[in-house]
Amino acid sequence: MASVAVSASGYDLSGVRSQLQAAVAANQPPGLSLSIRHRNRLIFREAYGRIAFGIPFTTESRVFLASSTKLISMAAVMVCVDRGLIRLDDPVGAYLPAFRDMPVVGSTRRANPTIRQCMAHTSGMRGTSAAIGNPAITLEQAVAIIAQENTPLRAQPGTEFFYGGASMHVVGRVVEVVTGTPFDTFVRQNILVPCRMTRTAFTESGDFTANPHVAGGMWSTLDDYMNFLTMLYANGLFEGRRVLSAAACLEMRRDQTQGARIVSSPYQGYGQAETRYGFGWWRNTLDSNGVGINVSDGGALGTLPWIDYRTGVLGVFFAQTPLNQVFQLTEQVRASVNNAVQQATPPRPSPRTVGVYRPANGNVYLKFDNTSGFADMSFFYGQAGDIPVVGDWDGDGVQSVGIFRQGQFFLKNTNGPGVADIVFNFGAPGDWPVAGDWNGDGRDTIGVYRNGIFLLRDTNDAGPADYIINYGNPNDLPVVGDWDGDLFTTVGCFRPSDGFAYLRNTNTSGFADVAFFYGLAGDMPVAGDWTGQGFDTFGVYRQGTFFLRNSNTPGFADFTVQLGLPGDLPLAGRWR
Ligand SMILES: [Ca+2]
Ligand SMILES: [Ca+2]
Ligand SMILES: [Ca+2]
Repeated sequence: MASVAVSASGYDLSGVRSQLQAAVAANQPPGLSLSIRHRNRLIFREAYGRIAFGIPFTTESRVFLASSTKLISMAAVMVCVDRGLIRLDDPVGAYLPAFRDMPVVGSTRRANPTIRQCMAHTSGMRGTSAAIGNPAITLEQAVAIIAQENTPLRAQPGTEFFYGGASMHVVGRVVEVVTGTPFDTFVRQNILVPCRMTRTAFTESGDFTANPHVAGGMWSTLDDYMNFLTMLYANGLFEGRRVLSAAACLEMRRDQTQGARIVSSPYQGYGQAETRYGFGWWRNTLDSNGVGINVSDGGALGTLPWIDYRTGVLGVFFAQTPLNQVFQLTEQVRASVNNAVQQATPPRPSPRTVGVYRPANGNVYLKFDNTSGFADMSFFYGQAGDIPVVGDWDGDGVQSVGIFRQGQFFLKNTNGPGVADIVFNFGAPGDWPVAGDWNGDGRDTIGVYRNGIFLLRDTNDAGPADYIINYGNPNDLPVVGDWDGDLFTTVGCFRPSDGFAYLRNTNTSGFADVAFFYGLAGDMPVAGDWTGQGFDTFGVYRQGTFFLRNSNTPGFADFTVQLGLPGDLPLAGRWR
C-alpha cells in the first residue's frame, strides 16, 4: 500500500480494500486510488500500485481527469446562471453571433442552440473538434473554428444526444464573454479557490492556458476532487462559503437531455445506453421526482467521481487506465462501499431532550432527560413576544436557544443568559422561525415559515433565502427534522384543522413523504431524536405536557413529559 490508510471507527471497508488490491495485483488496472466520504466523515483514502512505470500511485498523485473535468466546468457555468449573467435557455447566439440562425443538415429550418443544449450534448453540434486541444490558439479562436465546423449543424438542437466536448467548449467561451474573464481564470477564482482545490488546473504544469479544454482538460488530486464533491453534496456550500446555489446543485442532477434520442454515449458500451445526462453528471439512479440520486462523471482515463444520495456516499475513484477497462471495477466498488456504509455502525448521536420557552417573560427551562420534573437549567433570554429557535450554530454537537424578534435573529452558542453571539435580519414580523441543517454540513442555520412558504438560509447572516419551498397551508405550524436520518433537516408541518403531521424528506415544494394523524387543534409541534436512533420524530406539546413518539407513525404517545405551563412554547435539543 502506497499511502496512509484512513480507518474510521464503525466502518468495515476491508472488503473494498481487498477488491482494490486484487484488481491491482491482476494489473487491471496497474494502479488506482480511492477516497470515500460518508456524509460528513472521510472514511477511506488509499492508493495502490503504480501510476506509470516505476512511479507509485499515491493518494497525492495528480491525475488527468479527461471528462471528469465536465462536472467542474459546468459548475463554473452555473455560477454565471446564479449571478444572472446568463439563463440556461438563452440561445448561444445571443452571446456568440456565429451560432445565430444556424443551418441544419437536411432541414430548411434554421436553428438557435441554447446554453442548456450545449451543456447537455443536445445542441446538434458534432462531438469534437481539433481546435479543442490546440494550445497555440485562444478559446475564442477555437470556438470560431467550432462554429465553422458546425455550419450546418448535424441535427436540430434538442433532438439528439451526442456526447462530446465541442458544445461545452462553446459554453466556456460564453462565460468569457459575459464575465470578461478568461475561462481558466474564472474556474480558478469561482470553483477551485473557494473549494481549496489548490492542485487542480487545466494544464499539467498548473499554468494558465488561453484555450482550456473545458470538457476534458483538467488535472486534479483525490483530495481536491473530494472537496468539490463535498461542496456539491452540501448544496453548494464549502466551509461556510457559498460556491453554488442549492438550486444550481439540484439542476445539475435533473435530466437535461429532455427526450433527445441518444445517438452517441459512452454508456452504450456499458449496456446502460439509456442513462441520461444532467450537467456534468450522469444520472445512474433517479428518485421519484426524476432527480439523479446516484450520479457520476466518469473520465476516459479511468477517473470516476460519484455521489450516492441514497446512502450518503461521496466517492472519488482514480485510475489512469481507459475507463472501459475499469468500469466494471468501479461498479463493483460502488456496490461494496454502499454495502459497507449500510452495515456500518457509526457513533450514535446523543438523544435530544425537551425544554420550554415562556414568551410572556423570555425564560428558558431545559431538561437534561425526558422525564417530568423541574428544569435542570433555566435562564432568561429575550423579551416578551419573542419566539425561540433552537440550533447548533457552531457545529459542536450542542444545540442552543436563540430567539426571533420581528424579523431579527439573536443567536447564542451557549445556553445561558447573556448577549447574542450572532445578530442579523432575516424574515419579517409575523413569520415563524425554524432551524436545521438544510445542507447536511453539521451546522444548523435558520429559516422562517410564512403562510405556507418556507424560506431557509444555509448561513446565519442576512441575505436572500437559499431555499423557497411551498409547503403546507397558511394556518399550519412549521416543524422541521431529519425524518430519514440522512443528516439533512427537512420541512414539515402540523395542521391544527385535521391534527395531521405532514413531513417531507427533501427541501423542495411537493407532497408529503409521510403523513399521519397525531395531535389536536391548539397543540404545538415539536421534533427530536429522543433515543439516539438516528432520526427525528414528530410530537406535540399540549398545555404543559409533551406527547412524544419514537416513530413517525400514527398511534399513541410512547411517553409523555410534563414541563412548563400552558402558553409555553416547546423546545428540543442536545443542551450540553
Ligand atoms: Ca453548538
Ligand atoms: Ca448546515
Ligand atoms: Ca433528512
